[in-house]
Amino acid sequence: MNEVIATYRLFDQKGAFEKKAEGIALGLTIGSWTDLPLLEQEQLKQHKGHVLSVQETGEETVYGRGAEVKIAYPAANFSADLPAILVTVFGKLSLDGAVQLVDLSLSDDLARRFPGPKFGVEGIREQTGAYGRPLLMSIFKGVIGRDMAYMEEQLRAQIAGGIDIVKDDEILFDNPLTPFEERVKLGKRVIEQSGRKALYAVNLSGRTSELKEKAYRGIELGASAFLFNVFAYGLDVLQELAEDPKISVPIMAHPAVSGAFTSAPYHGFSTELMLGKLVRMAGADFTLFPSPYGSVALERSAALQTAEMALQTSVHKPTFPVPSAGIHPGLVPVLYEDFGKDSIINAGGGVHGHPSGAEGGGRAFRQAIDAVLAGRTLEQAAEENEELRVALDLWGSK
Ligand code: 1AE
Repeated sequence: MNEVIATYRLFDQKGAFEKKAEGIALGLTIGSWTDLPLLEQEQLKQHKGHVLSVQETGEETVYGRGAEVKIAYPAANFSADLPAILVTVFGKLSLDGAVQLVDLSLSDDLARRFPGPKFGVEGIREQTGAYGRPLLMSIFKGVIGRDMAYMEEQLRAQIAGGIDIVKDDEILFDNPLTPFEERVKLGKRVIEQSGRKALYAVNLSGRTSELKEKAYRGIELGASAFLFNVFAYGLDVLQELAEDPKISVPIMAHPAVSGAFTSAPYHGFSTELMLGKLVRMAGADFTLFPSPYGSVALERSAALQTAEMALQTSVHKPTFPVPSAGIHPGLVPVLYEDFGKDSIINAGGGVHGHPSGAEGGGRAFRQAIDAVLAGRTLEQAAEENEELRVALDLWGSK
């Protein structure tokens, strides 16, 4: 069936969930807050939303009892784009009390109208030459107010430390000291000189109307990937970039601003829907999200479900999950246990804060990854790996 099924968490003091669900199914489709005399017309019925299930969850909250409700919305009601779908299933409803949109399920026909990642997990492995292990990513840090020479030093150290992908900090925008074009050229030159297969994700920033031209220019100059603050722009902007054949490099979705939509316990979107399923549909090759144990921690179940939605079988290629924030080498075993081989270990402070600098930080991470893959403890590996030992002394392990 060509439809979208929305799953909600509803909360109600009286527990009148059936009535509430019917009200949503009608109100978001053919109905209104008051009786409409012509509502019964036959041609309107095919546009009505249908309540598929209502199940109490047993939750007792400040907003009353909780229930999970599924409602199907006919595809005839909306155009095949995320703005139309999101307004249909959660438009005014998102403003109407304690209700959370947990999941969206699209028929395959409809899902195929969205691009999904151009490269996905396998494509990124080919581009980095990294197989059989989680990839290692790091982030330029402390670059604001510094010049290209400083960036070059940081980039060389990160690449020499064995890092597969280096990304801009999401807060680094176009500026006179480190302009977009110069950063792209630097990335290309340093990576080529290293002889390694690595990627540099430059922050594609600026006004929405200028993004495509900027991306084309970046690609002309040798950009190998783009970082994109998708939640500051909107998912449809990501989709516009991802489905453009001339934007022939991977796109990395950064979660900045997403917490404003996802972090409330009884309102907004679920994290896994936004950062797992929807960014993948819209075309992100990587999705960054807070890990459960770093400096900006996400609840473990939400982080795991985000990774699952990024990777699960679908009509689209899988998106690389990147659990991030406050990551250091001592967390590699737990990251590997939770997120497995098809994930990316991403660290800014945990690379640059290493007493031997970013090169030592990179090495410490690679030593930790090798140890975990070999079934050894970090403490065992640290006996013969100095950089790892120093990192564990500084940050400990989990
Ligand atoms: C959740 C995104 C993490 C990110 O972009 C970032 O800059 C992390 O930095 P560190 O690793 O916490 O220093």
